[in-house]
Amino acid sequence: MSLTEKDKTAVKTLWGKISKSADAIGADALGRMLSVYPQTKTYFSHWSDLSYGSGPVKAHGKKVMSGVALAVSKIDDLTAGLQDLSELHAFQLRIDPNNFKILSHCIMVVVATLFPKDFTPEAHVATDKFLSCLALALSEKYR
Ligand code: HNI
Repeated sequence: MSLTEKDKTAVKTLWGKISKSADAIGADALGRMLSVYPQTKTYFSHWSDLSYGSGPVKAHGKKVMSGVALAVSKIDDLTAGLQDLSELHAFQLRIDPNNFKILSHCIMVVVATLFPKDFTPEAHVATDKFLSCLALALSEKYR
């Protein structure tokens, strides 16, 4: 799957509206992922508190969204742009790539709830495609 220029513009436009809330989006999305899909908790068992709204969840949500921000800035070549993060998730952390889909879903749910006016059907489809491409780029090193 590849992003059209129209998709890229839609993603950048949406990001321009929501990026000021990136930390809150990340904390909410990660908290939901861990609550709704508890199998994802295995990767974070070294944290003191994995509950929704906890300090570690908020801090890590912020980090995840810095990765999304990086991806938006590298939208024309996600594979190269996310190479280091792909190596980290594949070789070091060994995250099952299915989990990227789960987190992407949670990010979209949160954006839809926090920004209902901006998350138009057009923005939704572009974001869905973008997060799929991001997930694919993060999975690049598994092959
Ligand atoms: Ni992910 C660390 C970005 C999905 C488990 N992850 C990071 C870091 C970034 C990041 C940035 C910090 C890197 C560093 O410290 O150098 N992760 C992203 C992005 C996505 C994603 C952009 C997808 C949108 N990560 C996931 C998923 C899981 C995951 C789906 C597991 C379910 N990530 C981790 C773990 C760490 C991590 C585990 C290390 C955490 C720690 O405690 O240090």
